[in-house]
Amino acid sequence: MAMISNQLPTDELQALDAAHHMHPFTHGGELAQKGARVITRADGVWLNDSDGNRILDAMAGLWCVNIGYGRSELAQAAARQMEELPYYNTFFQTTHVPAIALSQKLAELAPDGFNQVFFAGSGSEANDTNLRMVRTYWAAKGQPERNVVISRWNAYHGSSVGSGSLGGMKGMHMQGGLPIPDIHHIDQPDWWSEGGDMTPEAFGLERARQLETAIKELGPERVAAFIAEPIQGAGGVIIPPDSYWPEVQRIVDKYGILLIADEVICGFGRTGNWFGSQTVNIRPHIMTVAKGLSSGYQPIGGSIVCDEVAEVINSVEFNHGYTYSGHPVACAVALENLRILEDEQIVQRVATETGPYLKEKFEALADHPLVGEARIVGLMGSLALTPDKKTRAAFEADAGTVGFICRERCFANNLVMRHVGDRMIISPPLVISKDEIDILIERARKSLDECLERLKADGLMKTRVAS
Ligand code: PXG
Repeated sequence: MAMISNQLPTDELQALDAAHHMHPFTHGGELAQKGARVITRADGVWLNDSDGNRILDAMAGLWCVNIGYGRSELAQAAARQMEELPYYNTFFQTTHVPAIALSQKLAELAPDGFNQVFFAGSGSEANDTNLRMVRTYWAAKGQPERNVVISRWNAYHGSSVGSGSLGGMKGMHMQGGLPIPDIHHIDQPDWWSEGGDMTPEAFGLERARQLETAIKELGPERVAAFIAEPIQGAGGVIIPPDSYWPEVQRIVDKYGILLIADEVICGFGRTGNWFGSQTVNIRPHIMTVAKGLSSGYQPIGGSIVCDEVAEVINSVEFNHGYTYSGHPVACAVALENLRILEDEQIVQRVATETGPYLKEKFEALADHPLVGEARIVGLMGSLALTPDKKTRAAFEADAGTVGFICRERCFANNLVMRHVGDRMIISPPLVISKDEIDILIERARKSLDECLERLKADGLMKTRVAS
């Protein structure tokens, strides 16, 4: 079989890519014209591309490479497991050592009262599991009419039909017949964009209380669960006001509905604790995990389930599962990843060392003329770009126009920083050093400067007038 090696010239690789490879969340025709950037190798926080550039990956891939690239221990764990048992399933009353060991380890790392894990191949699959699990839970308790799940606009819970419906991305709902029935969305706690004249605290309470309003309108006897990311990631790193989560917890408790914390991004140290639920101080019933669970070295996700829910689900036959639920190689790699996170005290370092160091430098970017707000929790942060800080104005140009220009400047400066609309976001590998943080900030500032020049030259520093 022909090998497609890194020795081919970039333009040939790009042509082959354009001819045969359909990319996620991408306008295929536009990319084909431009040519995709070809990543060839990586180590630590650094990517190499096929043109020999060294790029600082301030997104840890897609928020997942928590321990950084190039850890040979994980490659060895995979090779060992492939030699011993490359595959067996966990259906039909069988199991294997990697799935046993990983579920036990997750029970140990998770907060008290979480002792069971249902494995999946990704975050999307795990949230599909959760949707069926919470409905099955209520049906098993004799309340089958409790099937509505409440979520939030601009949440991201995955791209399958179920998880995409749970998510609140309007662009996704516009394609392919989403959302499926009995999913209800409330507004997100994004004070910067949507808070108007309210204080952040009052706004946080208002947005939390939309949950109570929705429960009352839908009928409390119909609501199964509320799902949310402790801190929204793909939506733009939306850090809710401090008043938000305590009020949500009060409402969830009052109506006795289940709380699903989607920890796919927040989990495994991203916010300075093992789980984002600990950072925002909530008590979920189910936690969705993926990404940082294996640092992206293998595809794996899962649902960590509290005892109360697990007991009910285990009292019926739950007709659900994936060929690769608890895949032995993925489990072995995830275990080795968790060992490294623990042994090297990476989560503690985020909390006490690199997190505070990055926070100081990142928040200082708020003095830049383009940056209205710079906020960060642990190692996930966001810059809200604006033509007018005082009024928190949006740009006149379509949302995302300015963010895209800034993203292109970052790319040109060998920094991967994403844009979501006109927010710039970071989520670097948790092993980033202080020196590398300095480089990240220096490149970010340079890119912001270049973006500002471009905006001025193109007449884009204009405020949108409210219609
Ligand atoms: N939940 C959350 C909170 C996520 O961030 C998923 C579920 C789905 O996981 P899988 O493994 O099925 O992709 C995610 C994934 C982006 C981006 O552009 C974010 C994700 C995936 C792809 C792109 O920010 N998050």
